[in-house]
Amino acid sequence: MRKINKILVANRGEIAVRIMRTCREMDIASVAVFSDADRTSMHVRYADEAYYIGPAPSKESYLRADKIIEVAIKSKADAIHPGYGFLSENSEFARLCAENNIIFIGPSPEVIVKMGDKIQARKAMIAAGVPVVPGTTEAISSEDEALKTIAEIGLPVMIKASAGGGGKGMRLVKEESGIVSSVRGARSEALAAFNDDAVYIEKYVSSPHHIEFQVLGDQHGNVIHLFERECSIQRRHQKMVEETPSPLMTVDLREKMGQDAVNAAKAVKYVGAGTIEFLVDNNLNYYFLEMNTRLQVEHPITERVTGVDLVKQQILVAEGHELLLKQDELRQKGHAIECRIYAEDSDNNFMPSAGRIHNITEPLGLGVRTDGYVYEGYEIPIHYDPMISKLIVWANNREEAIQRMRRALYEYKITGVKTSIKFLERIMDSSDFREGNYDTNYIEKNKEMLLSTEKCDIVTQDMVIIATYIDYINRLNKVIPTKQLNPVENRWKKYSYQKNFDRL
Ligand code: MV4
Repeated sequence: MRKINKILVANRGEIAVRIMRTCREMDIASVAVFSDADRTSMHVRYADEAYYIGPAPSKESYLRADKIIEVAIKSKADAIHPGYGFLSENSEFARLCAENNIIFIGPSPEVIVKMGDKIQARKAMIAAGVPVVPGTTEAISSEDEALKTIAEIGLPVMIKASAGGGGKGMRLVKEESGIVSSVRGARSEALAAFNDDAVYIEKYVSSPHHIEFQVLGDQHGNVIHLFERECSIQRRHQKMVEETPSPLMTVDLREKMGQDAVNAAKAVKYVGAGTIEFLVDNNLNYYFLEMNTRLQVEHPITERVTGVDLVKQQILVAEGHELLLKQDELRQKGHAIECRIYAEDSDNNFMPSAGRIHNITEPLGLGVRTDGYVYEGYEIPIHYDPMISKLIVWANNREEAIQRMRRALYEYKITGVKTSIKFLERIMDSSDFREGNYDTNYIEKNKEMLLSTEKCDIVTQDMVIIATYIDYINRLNKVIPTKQLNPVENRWKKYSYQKNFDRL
């Protein structure tokens, strides 16, 4: 047992702020690290101490394990929380922490290595009796072997890079004639991206659901699960909406998958918060896909329905405490949905929309949480993820939660950059989403409805008046000098901006 008094958060943006909030509640001091692009970022303002670690590109700052360890030593931090992305699933970084007597808030380097290697992970799951997608157990060594495998399991198949994950280095093969070139293509892509050309084959599961289970393990061998998250609403492997409980789930299926998630984590002696990803087909067959050995972006929906602060649990198990949460005492209360707010332009192929936040009004009220970090006047750096916040709502049931999300999205006003808010409103309005009738093909299937530019005229008119009024107030306060007013560039401002301004 080792008490943690100070945590260095090796991250930025909303997740760094999220972690520091729990530190504050636990009377743990927080240390921020920042790049040139983040001198005035919220995580720097929120932390008790902050240290500069290098130029804006991640490779020269947030990925510099050596500099971060140096700051941890200098600031006398007992532990490092890596958040998600950056160094969170880097086994060398976890090892470096241990060598310097700093607690890495996450699993051991060995577990990170094992789960990062998808072939090893599959083998461990097979040994633990957790269902995996039918396919090869070893890396395929020749094209003949690939042909032999498809003779056994049938087409279509997916060729996947062992060092991949999250959709990188994947190939779908529908015909036997395509197998040789796909294996070669996947190999060279994997070699270039991961410096490892090992690939394996899985039977292709068509139109699957992506359902993941949250697990927590302690250093005493206890593992629990905190139920599922439905994450099928994705675009190019980027999640947009997550909810729990999953509309697809049954009581029996949850029981079985939850037990398998616990078995999966126990098989590798997992310590900390982790996620077991499953593919679920239309007949409710489920298969282990991969394990994420970090806190995930979408963790707040689990927090909301279970009442558990996952960051607090991570810290407690890292200190060596035994989990006080017991599986049979955990319940899913009500329904939670998360929408990811990205600074991107859905009308322009989801291009990142860099720029300065002009006005931001965040939704509040019953059952609403926002995890964000931007403020008025903040310029979103182009060097990092374009996600600016997460909007999480809770209600007693799914129908109420959807209505609450629609209300919260309506209240959410951001000017200065384009955001995914409008696109998310369309998702909430779509009948497939409202009926819970969706899988990983949802966005592709509904793209016409989701991208249509009609039907927003009345809303546009209201927005013009609101935008004009906000600008008017800003002029009164001299926040933005008149002569610096940007030329009109926003569709709903352009609509009849000057006419409305004259009326005020
Ligand atoms: C699959 C699959 C179908 N069959 N594997 C994509 C991300 C990576 N984690 C695994 N992925 C997939 N693996 C087999 N055998 C379909 C996908 C997939 C997907 C999975 C989860 C969520 C969204 C997805 C979108 C496209 C493809």
